[in-house]
Order: sequence, then structure tokens, then C-alpha cells
Amino acid sequence: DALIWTRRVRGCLLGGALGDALGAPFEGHSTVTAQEIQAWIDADEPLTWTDDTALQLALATYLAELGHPDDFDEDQLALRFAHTWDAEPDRGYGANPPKIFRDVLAGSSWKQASVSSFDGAGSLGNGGAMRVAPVATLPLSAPEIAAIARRSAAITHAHPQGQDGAALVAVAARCAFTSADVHAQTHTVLAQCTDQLQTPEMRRALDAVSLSMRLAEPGEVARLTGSGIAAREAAPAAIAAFLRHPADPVAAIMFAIAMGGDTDTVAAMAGSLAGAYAGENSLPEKMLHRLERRHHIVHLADRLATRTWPRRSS
Ligand code: F2R
Ligand code: MG
Ligand code: MG
Ligand code: MG
Repeated sequence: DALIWTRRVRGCLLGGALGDALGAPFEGHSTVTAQEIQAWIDADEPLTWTDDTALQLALATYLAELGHPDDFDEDQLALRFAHTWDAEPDRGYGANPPKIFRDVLAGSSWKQASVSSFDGAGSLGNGGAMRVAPVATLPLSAPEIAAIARRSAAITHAHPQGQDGAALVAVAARCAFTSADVHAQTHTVLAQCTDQLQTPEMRRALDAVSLSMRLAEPGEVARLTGSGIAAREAAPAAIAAFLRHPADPVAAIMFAIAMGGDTDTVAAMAGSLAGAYAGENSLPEKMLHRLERRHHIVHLADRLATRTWPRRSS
């Protein structure tokens, strides 16, 4: 019902922010020990999030204000992203998005800047995927969610892999929001995701997730999926962490951080997915009380949940 829906939307936004903030100190480390992670989990310091959450909240705010999914407009979203970056440019953004945001604030089109980046290849980084989970709250079918996810990513990520990463995480989040039992439905979740992918690279990356399901160690899983800044590594790594601990966001986040690599981003996506599945009540209060702007995130989640309820079921 509507209350459960609200708890899931809160869980998604809070879980993403927690994963980002918990993973941030380890970003770029090739190995992270269980003791290092546990010490940081048990610490008392504030949990400060990065660009991943700043843009995820910007997207959630945009969707909460959207009249109807058909009104989705990349120009408006690009402007919101650009203002979000401009207000706090030191959140640890990737190399390329700020170049696009600068152009947008100067009145130029995001499209030209996005398409011409990386010598015309477009970005295949994970920035489109890391912010996309709120798209899955829209009361739409999986193909429709994937299409909006791609459009939200294209503003900064013109490369097909960058957009496929966003489609993958959004469809996985839709499964998380709607599945009754992810443990029993792992293969269904992966199949629904695969159906919405367009690049052979991302399909292969998702095959690696299937293969990795028999592995217990985060390092072993990361050797199969990768866990780096490319969307084709980070998005599947996050799905792998989520599928291991769908009902326990903190465990999914810890697994993601232990994979090493782009730890804030993989943990943010894993936290969003597990939070969407397990809901707000699965997040420990002792961690939430450390989280930056926690009450703002809850308030935003409530606005988004109201806007997106009732969901269409199929
Ligand atoms: N920027 C960071 N982290 C780097 C800071 C280092 C860290 N402090 C450390 O400890 O080492 N984090 C945030 O950025 C990532 C998301 O990036 P996004 O938004 O996708 O940016 P960008 O610039 O588009 O892509 C990221 C990098 O990927 C490589 N790349 C992308 N497309 C490429 C292409 N077509 N060819 C070659 N390389 C490509 C480039 O190196 C880009 O800079 C998240 O981790 C977020 O947390
Ligand atoms: Mg970051
Ligand atoms: Mg327009
Ligand atoms: Mg990162």
C-alpha cells in the first residue's frame, strides 16, 4: 500500500546516500579490508556524500516536480544538474560533467557538449547510472523506465555504454521496488535487465554477474565484473552486491565497498537497490543519524512517493 511504497522510496534515496558516504573514503583503492570497512561503519563521524548523491537528489527533485512522465524534458533536467554542480562544485565530480554543466549555465546546449566529449565517443563513465535509481519510481513499464533512464544519462553520457549502465540500474531498481522475493527471483531480475540492454558489452557484463553468483568473496566477484569507473563495470558490480544481500542494504554496501575500485559509486547503487527492496526500516538508525541532510532526503522521498503513487503493476 501507500505506506509501504513511501518506506521503499525513502529506503532507495537513503540507501543510496549511505552507500555513497560510506564508500567515499575508499574510492580508487584497489583493495579494502573487512576490518577497514567495519571500523568506518562503527565510527561516529558524520557521513558526507559526494557527486553521486548530489545528482541523484537533483534527479529525484526534478521527478517530484514533474507533472507527468510525458513531460520529462532533458533541457530542464540538464539545467537542474548544472545548478546543483554550480552550488557545490567540490563534491568530487568526474572530469567531464562539469565541462557540460558550464556550457549549460552559459546557455549552450548539453547535447553538443555531451556528444563531442572524449573525442566524439561520449562518456562511458558510470555517472549516468549512479544517479538514476529515482527514475524507477515512475509508474511505468520496464521499457519505458529504461528509455527515460537513457535520456537522463545522455545529458552527460553520450556513449551507448554510459546509457546502458543507466538503463541497467533503473530496471534493476524497478525490480527491487516491485519484487516480492528477490532471493527466489534472481534469474528473473537479471533476465528483465538483459531485455533492456542495447550494447553487447553490457550484456556480457551482466553474464559475468550470473557467473559470479556462485562466488562468495567480493574480490573474486570484482575479478569477473570489474568495479571501476566505467559504467560496464560499476553497474553490474552493484547488481552483484545487491543480489547477494537484497534485504540488507548495509551488507550490500559493505560487499560493494569490499570489491574496491569506484567504491562510493558501486556502494551508492547497491544501497539504492537494496533500500528500494527492503525499505527504510532496514537502515540502522545509528547510521542514519550520521548521514548528511538526512531529513531533507526523507522529505524529498515523501514528495516523490506521493507523486508516483499508485504504481501501475505490470
Ligand atoms: N570523479 C570521481 N572520482 C575520481 C576522483 C579520484 C578519487 N578522489 C581517488 O581517490 O582517486 N568520482 C565521481 O566520478 C565518477 C562518475 O564520473 P562520470 O560522471 O561518469 O564522469 P566522466 O568524466 O564522464 O567519466 C569518468 C571517467 O571515465 C573515463 N572515461 C569516460 N568516458 C571515456 C571514454 N569514452 N574514453 C576513455 N575514458 C573515458 C575518464 O577517465 C573519465 O574521467 C563516480 O565515481 C563519482 O563518484
Ligand atoms: Mg562520488
Ligand atoms: Mg526541450
Ligand atoms: Mg565514485
